[in-house]
Amino acid sequence: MQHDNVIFDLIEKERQRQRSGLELIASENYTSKQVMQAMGSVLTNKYAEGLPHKRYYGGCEVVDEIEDLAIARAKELYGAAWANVQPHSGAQANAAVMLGVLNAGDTILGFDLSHGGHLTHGSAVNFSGKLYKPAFYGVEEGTGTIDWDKLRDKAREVKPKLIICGASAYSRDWDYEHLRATADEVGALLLADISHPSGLIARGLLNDPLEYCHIITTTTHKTLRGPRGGLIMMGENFDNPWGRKTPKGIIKKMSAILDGAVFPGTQGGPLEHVIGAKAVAFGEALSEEFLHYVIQVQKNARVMADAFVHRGYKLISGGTDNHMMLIDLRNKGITGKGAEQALVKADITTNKNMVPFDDKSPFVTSGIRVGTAAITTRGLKEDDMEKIVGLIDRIIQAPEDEDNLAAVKQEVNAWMSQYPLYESATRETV
Ligand code: DSN
Repeated sequence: MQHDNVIFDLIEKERQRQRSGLELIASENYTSKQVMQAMGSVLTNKYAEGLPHKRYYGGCEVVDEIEDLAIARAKELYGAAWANVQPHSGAQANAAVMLGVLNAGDTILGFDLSHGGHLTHGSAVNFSGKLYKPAFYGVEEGTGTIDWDKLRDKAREVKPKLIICGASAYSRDWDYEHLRATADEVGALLLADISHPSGLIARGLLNDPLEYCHIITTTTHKTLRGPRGGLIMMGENFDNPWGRKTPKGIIKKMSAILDGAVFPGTQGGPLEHVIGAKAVAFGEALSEEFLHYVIQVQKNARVMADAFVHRGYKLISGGTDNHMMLIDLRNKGITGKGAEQALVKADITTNKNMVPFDDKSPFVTSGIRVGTAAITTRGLKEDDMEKIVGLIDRIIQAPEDEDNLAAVKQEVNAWMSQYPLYESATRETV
């Protein structure tokens, strides 16, 4: 078969883009080579509908071993009682949970998308807002943080069957204990979608949702630094939300419901090549090296947040506990879209983002979201954060000055060439 140089030349172009720029998108990271090797392996050829040792296809002995290992490592990493590693993404994981525990038309209470929530937490344009009846909590205008008592009042008012905590753009930690008390009071299940801070939670740097939440979903490719994919877990403490008494075997019963909601409920064949890569990533995340990595991610974010504040930028909530920050650019006379576009010309990648109480549309926005997961993998440390903020500030001050954009780009490219990444070319010689 002829080698597809059209596609491989484009992959090579993307490799060069990733190597030469400053990657600040809070949901992105650089996986290890072995994670990518597992994804690009013969495992992609195998159909394995069902669960390990209970498949609908023959020849699954090897993928059973791989999926067993992925599950065991996920459980060890998070201290979970049960895990399903098959969701293709975080959105799929959330869809499966909702299918498993809700009926169409049930009320769900999630974090408002325009305040930092996620599409799958009840947005009107998503299945979660179409199939279920969404209600939302948000942040306070003054503090930029969630008021847990107000959230409880909202739950008392709307009586949800499911409360969803977790966000795409919230830089503070979550009070899972308070949320669980609220869920218990109103008879709701509590789902934590920890996709963003997943790696920091895994290594104990933030509050542990498994202690209090009934169900946990996460992606595996953000701070966890694995392949693109999803994961569902339950902790040891799952009890019956519809009554205080914990019936025997509830984990088993709920896990059967959730397993069935993934397959055949919402998915067909699992992606065993991605599950293999998840197993590799979970193994990496259990290492001492990963612990140092996530500690550095958090340190870098704090230093970066301080540097932005020092230069007069308005951070929602004033700072960060995790790996990201949301910046309101309205006092800088530039929109989120304008900033994203100008920064990318200098090979600094961020994403425009709505800020709470935004007066602009999601296509324009008043803010940008910035995260430290990828640049920390690259090897950057606290001292480098001030330099990054300085470069961003130079662009925000003069976003249309082409000479300035070119000068910053040159500086970024020269700087990043000192931090090796994916050294070998992807194009096969023909
Ligand atoms: N798109 C992801 C993010 O950037 O946060 C969430 O799904």
